[in-house]
Amino acid sequence: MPHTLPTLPYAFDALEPHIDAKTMEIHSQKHHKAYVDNLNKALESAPDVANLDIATLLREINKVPAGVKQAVINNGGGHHNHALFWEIMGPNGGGEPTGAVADAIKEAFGDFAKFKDTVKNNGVTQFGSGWSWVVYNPASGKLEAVKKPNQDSPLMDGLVPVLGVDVWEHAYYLKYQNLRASYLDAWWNTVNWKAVEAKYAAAKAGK
Ligand code: MN3
Repeated sequence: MPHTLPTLPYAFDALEPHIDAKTMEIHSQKHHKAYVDNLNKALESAPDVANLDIATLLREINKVPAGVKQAVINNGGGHHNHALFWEIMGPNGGGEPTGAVADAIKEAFGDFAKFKDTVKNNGVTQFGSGWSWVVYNPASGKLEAVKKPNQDSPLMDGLVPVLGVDVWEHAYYLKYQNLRASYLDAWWNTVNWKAVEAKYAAAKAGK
């Protein structure tokens, strides 16, 4: 059961002007596809874990044989991270969350402005490639903001990602060049808060 590239749930230009169509096309059809293809290639040498779904594979990364573990971290993480990224963005995005996730943000960060500052700062200060994440911590029952290098999935730390923003240069360089902070400011306008709320509800329910 090989892993497959998900279909982007909107057109390449749906996130304009915040994320340009060319970036969306290359990012989803070339970068994400390469992670999926390289994950499947790596798993040819790991038949015992080849049938695990992607989230289970990352949560149970220590079951992956040493010879292919780093390839699974890189490419399995890349696959899961990007699948989430496409889901939690969408046309007519932005604004502020409502409901349970809004309450959880207020509890963990004080208010929405402080929350956004924290996520942006984590993205700006991630040296080199990586992601700024908002995760549900099952141990505390609270949301947390973390930054991670490369494609390292928060699932490997027992944390459940509910929102993440890709700060690899391939995510923004065509439109924003070196201005990562400008990309992060604009990125909030793409967030599909209904999708984030669904991720939060599922994480809290242990799914
Ligand atoms: Mn990327």
